[in-house]
Amino acid sequence: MKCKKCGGKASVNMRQHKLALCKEHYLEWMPEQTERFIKKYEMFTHYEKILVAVSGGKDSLGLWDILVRLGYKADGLYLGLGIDEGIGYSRESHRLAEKFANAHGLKLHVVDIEKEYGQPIPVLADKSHRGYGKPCAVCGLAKRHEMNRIARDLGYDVLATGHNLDDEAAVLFGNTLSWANEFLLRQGPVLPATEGLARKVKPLCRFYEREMTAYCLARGIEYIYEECPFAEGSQSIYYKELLNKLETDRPGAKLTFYLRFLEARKSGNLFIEKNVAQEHLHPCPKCGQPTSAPDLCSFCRMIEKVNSITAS
Ligand code: Q46
Ligand code: ZN
Ligand code: ZN
Repeated sequence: MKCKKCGGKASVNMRQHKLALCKEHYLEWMPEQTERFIKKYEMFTHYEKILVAVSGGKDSLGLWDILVRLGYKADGLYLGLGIDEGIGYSRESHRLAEKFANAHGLKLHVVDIEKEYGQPIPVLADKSHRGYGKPCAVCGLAKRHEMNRIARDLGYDVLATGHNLDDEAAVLFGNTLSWANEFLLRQGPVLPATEGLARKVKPLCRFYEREMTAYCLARGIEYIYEECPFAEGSQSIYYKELLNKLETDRPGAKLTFYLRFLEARKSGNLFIEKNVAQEHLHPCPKCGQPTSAPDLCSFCRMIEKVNSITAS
């Protein structure tokens, strides 16, 4: 496989884009694409202050790295959730977030949930009896609350998260299965600011998870490989597996699923019943069925064509 730009040996092959690139050109391509999406979806400008939610994983660190390389004013926010589960998950992810920030001379705000609210996430979840034995509901709630609080208190214009295409397609899939229209109407690369809440953006929403992995490896970014131990067996992981099976047979299916959704949502017609342009229909002169074709309907035209060929 050869790099499409220089003809050298390709190190990343993206079947979904029919594009293979060498390491050097891949490292140019990622920020270029990100910049294109930032502009296309009007996420933010170079004059705005960005707060990146950093978890120590490949997506958020990769995002921070890309934004800084593009010259954006982006600080990080790490939330200490107090999750240990025998692998010191929070401690290790915090270490890697700090390491990245120090190596690049970047500002990282750290909020420790236990210091701030008296208990780590698993205990808060236990004591509040929310979320059926899993801390994720409380964790999600706390993360949203704290990200919004820090963004507002410290005067950031935008909050950027590292959600990638796999994340977004899985959420979309889940919301579609249950036709959660309220959620569907809000899902997208940008959630505009509302009273007291900063704008939220997802600059990586069109990148596959494996593209982010490849980026971090190529950039030498050290990130936490382990998922949060509580993620195991979650619905979103199950949906990701299903979508990956689909993607294996039909490269690009995930991206198409997400992009077509964005188009439908943007057109404003996602949940509006449309009268399929009734006014343009007239009965076919031959069979009488309604058609929008100027003369015969498509079926009668097809039969006529076949007949004329067979007759000649
Ligand atoms: S919600 Fe649940 Fe995540 Fe919080 S407890 Fe871990 S898995 S980190 S995205
Ligand atoms: Zn190349
Ligand atoms: Zn409140």
